[in-house]
Amino acid sequence: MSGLVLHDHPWSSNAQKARLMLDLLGLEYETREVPFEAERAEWHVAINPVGGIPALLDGEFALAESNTILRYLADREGRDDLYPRDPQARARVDWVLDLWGIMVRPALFGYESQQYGIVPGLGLFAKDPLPPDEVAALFAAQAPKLNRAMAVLDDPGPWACHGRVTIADLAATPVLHRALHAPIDLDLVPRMRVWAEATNALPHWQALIPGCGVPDR
Ligand SMILES: N[C@@H](CCC(=O)N[C@@H](CS)C(=O)NCC(=O)O)C(=O)O
Repeated sequence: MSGLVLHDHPWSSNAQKARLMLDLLGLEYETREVPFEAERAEWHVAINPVGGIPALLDGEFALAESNTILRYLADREGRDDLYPRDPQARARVDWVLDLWGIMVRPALFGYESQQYGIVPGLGLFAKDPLPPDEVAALFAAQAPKLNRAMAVLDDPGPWACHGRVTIADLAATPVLHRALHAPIDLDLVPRMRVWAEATNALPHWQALIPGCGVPDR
């Protein structure tokens, strides 16, 4: 037993990233489900003071922020293929990770939050979702920005960089999976469709989907 404990929620895309990484590394771990309610459970806030899901315990060592967890686990397991040690190769992965967190994820959250009725602090389906055509319009409005972001990725791909799977791909997998199943025209951002189809087909992701995948009421 590795002594790893993940604070998660099956619908949390950020927790799904961590689970995908743990599964891909073949690590055993326990999960503790954090309720999506406004008041975070004390046992969770004790680990992550800002309350976000996921958090990871490795024995006594506590860590939060999903991308930080991916970086930590890759280093812990010596997986330089997933997160290279060479400074320039590593920086390329970090560029995509940062771009995802700062630009791509927020741009996608605009339509996703309306599709799933997300209210920050209250979780999914806390309000009525918008009709599909309005969700599609929200995505279409972000397409120019998303196409600029996708130009940072390897051309033609399908992976983000280095011609192989890295943690930059694993970080994007759950939300790209949602995009494939959303009422949006993903062909407006062709490089994102290529990326989404490749990450969605990852065997460890396919194995994980039945327990989480796309949120549903
Ligand atoms: N930047 C954080 C974000 C964590 C975060 O916001 N997690 C979401 C789940 S995907 C959450 O806690 N949502 C609960 C809510 O908004 O009530 C990370 O990457 O771990």
